[in-house]
Amino acid sequence: MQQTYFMIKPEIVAAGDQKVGAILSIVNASGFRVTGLEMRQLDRPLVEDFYGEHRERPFFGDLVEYITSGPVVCIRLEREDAVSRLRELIGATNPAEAATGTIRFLYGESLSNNAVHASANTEDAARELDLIFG
Ligand code: 3AN
Repeated sequence: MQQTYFMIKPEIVAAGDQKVGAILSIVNASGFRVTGLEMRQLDRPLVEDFYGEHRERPFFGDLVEYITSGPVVCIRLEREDAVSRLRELIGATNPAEAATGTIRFLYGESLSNNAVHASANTEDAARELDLIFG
C-alpha cells in the first residue's frame, strides 16, 4: 500500500458540493481509500513552501494567490501504486491536453485553474502529506 496527497482546488470547492462529491466518487471508484480529509484555507507561507520547486517560475505569484484564495479539500489517499495511479487519473497539467475521462479533462478550466493537485512522485507525496497533515 502506498499513500499520496490529493487536493481539490479553490474554484471547485467554491462551485459547491456537487463537484467535490463527484470528484471524490471518481477517486473512490478507482480503488483509492480516503485515510484523511479536511477542508481548509491554506495560508501563504505554507503554500509557498508546498510549491517551493516553482518559486523561480513566472506564474509562482499567481499560483500562490490562487491556492490561498479560498478553502481547498486536502485528502490523503491509499492504494497500490497510489502516486502513479492518481497521476493517471487526474490527467495532464493543462486540461486542454488531458486524456478523455480524466478529472482535469472533466473539471479543469485552464492551465492555472486545473481543478486538482496530485503528488508527482513518492518523495513529493511524503513531503506534501507531512506539510498538510503533519
Ligand atoms: P502538476 O500540478 O500537474 O504537478 P506542476 O507541478 O508543473 O503541475 O504545476 C503546479 C501547478 O502550477 C499546476 N497545477 C498549475 O496550476 C500551475 N502551473 C503549472 N504550469 C503553469 C503555467 N505555465 N502557467 C500557469 N500556471 C501553471
